[in-house]
Amino acid sequence: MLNPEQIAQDAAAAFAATDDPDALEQVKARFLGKSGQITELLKGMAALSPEEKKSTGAAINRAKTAIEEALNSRREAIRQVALEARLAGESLDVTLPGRGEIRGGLHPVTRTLERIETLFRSIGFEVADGPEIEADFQNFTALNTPEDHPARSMHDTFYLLDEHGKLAEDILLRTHTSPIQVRYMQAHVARYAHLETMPEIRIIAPGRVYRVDSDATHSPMFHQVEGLWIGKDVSFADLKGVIADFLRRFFESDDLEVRFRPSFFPFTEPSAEIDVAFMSGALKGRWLEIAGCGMVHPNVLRHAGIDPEKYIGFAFGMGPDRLTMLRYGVNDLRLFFDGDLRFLRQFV
Ligand code: 2NM
Repeated sequence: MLNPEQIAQDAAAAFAATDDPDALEQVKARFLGKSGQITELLKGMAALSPEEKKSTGAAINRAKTAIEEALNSRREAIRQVALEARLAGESLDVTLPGRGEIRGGLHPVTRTLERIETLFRSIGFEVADGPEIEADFQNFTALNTPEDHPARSMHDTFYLLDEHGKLAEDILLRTHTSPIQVRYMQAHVARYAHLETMPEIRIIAPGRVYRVDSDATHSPMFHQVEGLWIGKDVSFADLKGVIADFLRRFFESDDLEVRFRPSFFPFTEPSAEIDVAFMSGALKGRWLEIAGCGMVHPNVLRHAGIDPEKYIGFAFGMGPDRLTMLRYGVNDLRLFFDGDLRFLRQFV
């Protein structure tokens, strides 16, 4: 028969060789279970004399206590190892570099539009907008554009279909942002109808416009910013000052010249083309056509409900797409509207 100390030693060694909690319980059964070695020893005591029972019983109990202690400390050790493994698996290395962000950016033309808006707001202009689908009246008639003007032809303007699928001759994609100004003037007149003299109108009208035109320098959709200043005594000299100041601030240079060249627009009289020449840099000395302008035609004021005997003002229109090309040195307008990220990312 094995002696209790030997059994306790065997148990300690068996526990130490086990590192799985379930397996440990199996090993425990071999020593302390119903037919475990310690239990067998206790059963064998029945045949002993009272003297022997005393000493053997004490030895068996010491062995049993030692085995239980060894078991408990092994259980605790296995639990500790498992906990450490879990913590190691869940640990965060806060010194690792981040995954990086995907950053969006504004389209170069949007940047130009925002820049233009900021500059005009700084001299007291409001930014106005309006629908891209327009009525013939606001887009053409109110702007003194005659019935037979080529801009009104299907060849130059996108017309829309009516609810029966028939071509509607009076609904179109706006060909300029002037209808924004027509609508603004109409609303302004109505709003201040109770006053002897209405407040001045100082607005710019930026937005998308549409024409039947497509090549390296024309896109069927492009952008415009038009401006309008109407008051009691707004002059052509004011127009020249506003435009020259804007161009110097837009191009961040005093080293440029501005020239007004007589021209024609149905909605202004007199009218002028605005040219700019940089006095240094790659484009040095070349006159570039940058905008059109003029004193608002009396018929335009009348159509909007404004008395041309009482009020006078100027208007201008420019192409922010073209201004963006100049500012960033881009040579093909279509690049702005292709959506090629290799191009667009350069402006972020
Ligand atoms: C231009 C050139 C000249 C213009 C006129 C108006 C309005 F609505 F007041 F009549 N808005 N914009 C205008 C005048 C636009 O673009 C080249």
